[in-house]
Amino acid sequence: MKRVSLTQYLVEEQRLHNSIPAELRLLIEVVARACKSISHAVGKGALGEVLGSAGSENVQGEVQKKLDVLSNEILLEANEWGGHLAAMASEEMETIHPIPNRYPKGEYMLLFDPLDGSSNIDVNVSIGTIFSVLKAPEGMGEPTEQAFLQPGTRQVAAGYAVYGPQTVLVLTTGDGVNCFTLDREMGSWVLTQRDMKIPEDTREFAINASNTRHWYPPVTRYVNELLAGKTGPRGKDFNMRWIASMVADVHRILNRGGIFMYPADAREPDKPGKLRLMYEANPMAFLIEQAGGAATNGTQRILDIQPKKLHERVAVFLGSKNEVERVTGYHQQ
Ligand code: P6P
Repeated sequence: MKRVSLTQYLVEEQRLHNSIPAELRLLIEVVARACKSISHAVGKGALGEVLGSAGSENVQGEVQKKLDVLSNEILLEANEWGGHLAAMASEEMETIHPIPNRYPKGEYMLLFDPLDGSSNIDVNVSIGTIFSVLKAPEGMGEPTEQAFLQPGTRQVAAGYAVYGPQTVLVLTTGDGVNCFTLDREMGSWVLTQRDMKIPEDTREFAINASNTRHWYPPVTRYVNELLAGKTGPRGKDFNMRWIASMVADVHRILNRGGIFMYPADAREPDKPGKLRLMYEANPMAFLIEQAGGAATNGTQRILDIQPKKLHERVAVFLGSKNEVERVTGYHQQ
């Protein structure tokens, strides 16, 4: 297959669909270059003296790994000077990050989880970067947290990188989902999967089953039916996977179907779940829907949720359309 680079893909998308203005193309290419740098740092492992904890906590109250902090810095520094952004927001930072006054400002706002799946870093299991792009409100002036609180339907682009056996970048700008693989010798992103589509049915589910005793009834009922396999109402056996790295679980689901679940549970009744809406659930929901899947919080389409806080959490059920609709149905009974 003729090799198509990320740049060529973006230029051709702009020429064919007028869907990727030059500033957005620049933003995507800058983020992709930052992901290359993160991949390089992650790949060094113990040889790069980047493993282990940074001795600090993030806004989520989670211990920050050195690579969490490094990945966040790589994304901030890569995106500050280009003139395409008004502000950034990160899982690793409590407040939004305005563009320094010494640089020009642009019309986009970038949100990211710089290194998702941190608990896997030190044991060499796939981790990744998740990002979401919004437009700054017209006439915004100084950027505020409020300006970021837009529903996921307003995203103009979203994507993730997986730092695994291969380094891949999966991207949507609202016209389907495409996957690029990093050619490490050339340092370029090469289009390797065009217009990814999720199978509407599946035999594979992803949930952290150690939380079984904490689940609410709709999830318990749904998972028990999966576990009953061909002896139960589903009439077929199911398999389970849980990598504890959302990017890796979602990438598997995009490729071969499945349903990913991180429900609210009784451990923290006041919290709707563990995952964050703005820079985990929303970008993944955009990608999943663009690939023909579905993504809800159990009762509402994730992309329709009106955010109230930058770091708010949300329950997540996403993947093969028919499975997501089934488990959503149990929540509505
Ligand atoms: P648990 C990683 O910390 C993360 O945010 C997601 O990438 C992942 O799906 C989930 O949390 C894992 O959570 O409770 O199974 O460790």
